[in-house]
Amino acid sequence: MPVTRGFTRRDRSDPRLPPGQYNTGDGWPVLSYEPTPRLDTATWTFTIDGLVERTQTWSWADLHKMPPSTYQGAIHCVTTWSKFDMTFDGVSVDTLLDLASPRPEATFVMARSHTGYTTNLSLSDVTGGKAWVAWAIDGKPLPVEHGGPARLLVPHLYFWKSAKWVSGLTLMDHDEPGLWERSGYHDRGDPWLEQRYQGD
Ligand SMILES: Nc1nc2c(c(=O)[nH]1)N[C@H]1C(S)=C(S)[C@@H](COP(=O)(O)O)O[C@H]1N2
Ligand SMILES: [Mo]
Repeated sequence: MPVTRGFTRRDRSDPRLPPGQYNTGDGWPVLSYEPTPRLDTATWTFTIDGLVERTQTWSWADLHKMPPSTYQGAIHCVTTWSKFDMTFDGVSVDTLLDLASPRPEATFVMARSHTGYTTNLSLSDVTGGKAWVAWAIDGKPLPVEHGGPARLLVPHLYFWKSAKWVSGLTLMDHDEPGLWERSGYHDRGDPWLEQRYQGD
């Protein structure tokens, strides 16, 4: 019997795949460190604080009054799955930061979740049309296991930077590791440079 290895092995030939990634296809794996919280949009808030001129807090309704923005493309998890042709709706982090007005010394942000999850990013990785607070996928509300009602979306970095159940961003004048970064994950996490773990 001929062995058809190609059918059992994961296809890594798609040029849209960063090194070491495979296409997970139609499924969307759920990866959560903490139990899934049930957040009520009636009391939900998103806050930008730290080194800003004006600390800003948006309610669910306030956030939906902001000009909407869509991301269409891929996401890449450090556990090696990538998923293509995702359509997320939300608001650009640029739009929110404009209102808070970062101080000149702000260079990093800590993203926070309502659950206590944290992840660090440079300010330049969440500005310039590269990051969103996203509440819908393919036109439907973001499922709670995927971070609903809203999650951070930073698709050019590994997906652990995209904090589910996001509660806000704190602007800082220095870098500080978040939850996974303290446990050995790479500080920045660029999938094209395969920055999975510290030292990569
Ligand atoms: N609050 C929170 N956000 C999180 C995580 C988490 O454990 N808690 N895991 C991260 C990781 S490692 C990945 S791959 C993605 C998974 O998102 P998904 O479950 O929607 O696929 O969420 C990221 N954001
Ligand atoms: Mo991940």
